Amino acid sequence: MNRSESLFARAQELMPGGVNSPVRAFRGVGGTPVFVERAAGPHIFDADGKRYIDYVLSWGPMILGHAHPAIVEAVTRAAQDGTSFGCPTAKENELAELVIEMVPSIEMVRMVNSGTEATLSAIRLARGATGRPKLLKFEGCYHGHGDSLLVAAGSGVATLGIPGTPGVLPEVAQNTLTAPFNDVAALERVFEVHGADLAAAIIEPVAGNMGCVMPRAGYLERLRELCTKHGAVLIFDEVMTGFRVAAGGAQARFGITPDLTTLGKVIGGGLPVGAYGGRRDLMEHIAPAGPVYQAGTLSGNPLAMSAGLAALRILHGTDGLYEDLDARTRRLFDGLRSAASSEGFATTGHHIGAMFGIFFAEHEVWSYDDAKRADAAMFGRFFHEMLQRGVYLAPSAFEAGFMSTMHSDEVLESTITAARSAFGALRQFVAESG
Ligand code: KE4
Repeated sequence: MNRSESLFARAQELMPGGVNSPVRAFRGVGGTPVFVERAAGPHIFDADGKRYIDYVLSWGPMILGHAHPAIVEAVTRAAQDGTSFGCPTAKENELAELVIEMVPSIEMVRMVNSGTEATLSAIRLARGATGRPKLLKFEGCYHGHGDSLLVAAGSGVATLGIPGTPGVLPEVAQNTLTAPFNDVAALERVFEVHGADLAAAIIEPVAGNMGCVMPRAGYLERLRELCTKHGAVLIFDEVMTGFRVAAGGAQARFGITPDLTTLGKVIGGGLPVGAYGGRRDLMEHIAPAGPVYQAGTLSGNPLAMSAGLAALRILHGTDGLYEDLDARTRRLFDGLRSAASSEGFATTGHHIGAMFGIFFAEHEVWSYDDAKRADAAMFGRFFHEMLQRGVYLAPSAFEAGFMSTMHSDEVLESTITAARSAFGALRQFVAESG
């Protein structure tokens, strides 16, 4: 039994499923999760000292690579002055100013401690500001574990949602409507039937929780038009795309202005930070400026603000950084797909900025239904073949992969070489399985 196996055995006695977040438990790919001891640049090192090239990057935050010197220095220095005060600090002003500068649709911002807090707060704000009950979300998009968001689609597009997990009350779920991603006709129908009751529509402008799936041309623009026409708040959940697909996020890349934006992951430089912000007339509804309550003991924590500032200052201030990330991600994506086809595997996928996703499928993937028709079992085998070869991909066919500025040409080449070998082993497996 290696260290990860023995640690996992013990962890399962202490924590549900042995983890503090379900996707880490490898249930999507099978096997024992890798217990990480340390990380540096593009690499993680497991409890047995084995090194992996990391394309999960803590599910997105580590866009500058692990243990970036500027971030480590900022957190170390901040810690020496105390770790939390529960009082306002200048650092919160500084990070707020930088976020507002980088994301112009954000006129005012509130810091919280996770993406989940950001989205559930933004939804409460939209409902409080509009006085309307209904929320529209999209199949395959994930926005954290707020009750309104853990909802499965009702029988028809314009029908009321049903609880997506025990513990979510039907009366909560029924206020959430779900439409297929990239389906304009379904969008029109929801607004036709429920437009007057819709407080908000929340969407991942590039979906990263059904694999990586781009919006079709014109789709987000139509959603913007319909929200404006019906007076619904458009929330871009940029927890994953923010500071990743461009310095200003997907909204900058696509030229669409949401009413509210939620942020997370990169904004904290690896420490727990989420944020929501947008139109001033909406944000001024938030307590104590307005009546919509939201609070948090560690919101704006000085260590987290220091890490976020260090990260965003580099991202904002480095010319060509996003073009370089785009090019690295494209090189990896193309390399993986050509490695697959050289061994006879049909793949498809999307990539933009520092995020990507590959599906084992002959068909294109533009929705959650399309993604579910891809071969997740084959992805699971590919995942383990790559893990054995020292490459750590997201342990689920329904997640996105991430690129960092520290994934050098040599690291990318090593990854593609590993993939060629992995696909060769997969072909052999398929041949032997008949
Ligand atoms: P957190 O509460 O996990 O910080 O953020 C929730 C969230 C909100 N919005 C989007 C678009 C997200 O992708 C997430 C969280 N992403 C998952 C990975 N797909 C986090 C990994 C996990 O759950 O452990």
